[in-house]
Amino acid sequence: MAESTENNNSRLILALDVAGEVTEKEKLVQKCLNILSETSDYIAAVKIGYSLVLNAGLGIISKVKEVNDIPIIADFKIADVPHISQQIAELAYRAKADAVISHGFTGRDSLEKIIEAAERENDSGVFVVSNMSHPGGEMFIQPVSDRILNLAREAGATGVIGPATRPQEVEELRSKAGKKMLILTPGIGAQGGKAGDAIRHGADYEIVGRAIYRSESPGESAEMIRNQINETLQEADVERSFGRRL
Ligand code: 3DU
Repeated sequence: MAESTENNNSRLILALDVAGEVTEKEKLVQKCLNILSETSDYIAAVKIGYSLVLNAGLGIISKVKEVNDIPIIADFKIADVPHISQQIAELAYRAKADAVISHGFTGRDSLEKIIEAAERENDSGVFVVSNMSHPGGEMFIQPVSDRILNLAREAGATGVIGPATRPQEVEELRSKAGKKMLILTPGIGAQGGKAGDAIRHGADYEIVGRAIYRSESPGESAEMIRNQINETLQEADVERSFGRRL
């Protein structure tokens, strides 16, 4: 991700959640590839989640990699007992994902098994959901966000997921996470967050889905959002190290 961040001058991660847009598998795969060919110059990575994989199959990850060598984050929000969590991570890495997203509330043993798999599979990435951007995120996960962050740090995760919809909480996350961990923040656009706000408050990357793939021109939207994030970085004169550990 450090390389794509630098090459594309981008702190934007595209959430390719297009499974709800097209149901027929072949058309869906084609739609993904079209969106990627329009946006790939403006993004640092692409995030592929459950809905796409459940429709297009796990092979969509390797397909995307084959067509466009962009970093891929498999957002499976892994939340199971240790050996199953590990299997899910292994399957994602072997399909050519560069990183996975896991929940942290399942505890140390589950997370450690995922990190063990990541180290074995080319020292891949592990991001831990330490908070969630939707209003319901305040109900259960937000009150234990600090504890999940501590677990992620102690276990050696690459970074955490924070809420772009609540920039103040991103700032708190950064102050507790230190400089080494990456913070990725979804919640921009359709969920109400403004491009650049989370970065200003300490995030490293902003994750955007609908505001790009549902727009008339995904390429133009991605370029615009990337530029907005970069303007914020310049205005705020904040320094973000490139990619840190991925
Ligand atoms: O709201 P958008 O369409 O920009 O998509 C946001 C993406 O980020 C989507 O893939 C969702 O699964 C993911 N995400 C959150 O929205 C909120 C979280 O707390 C964690 C992940």
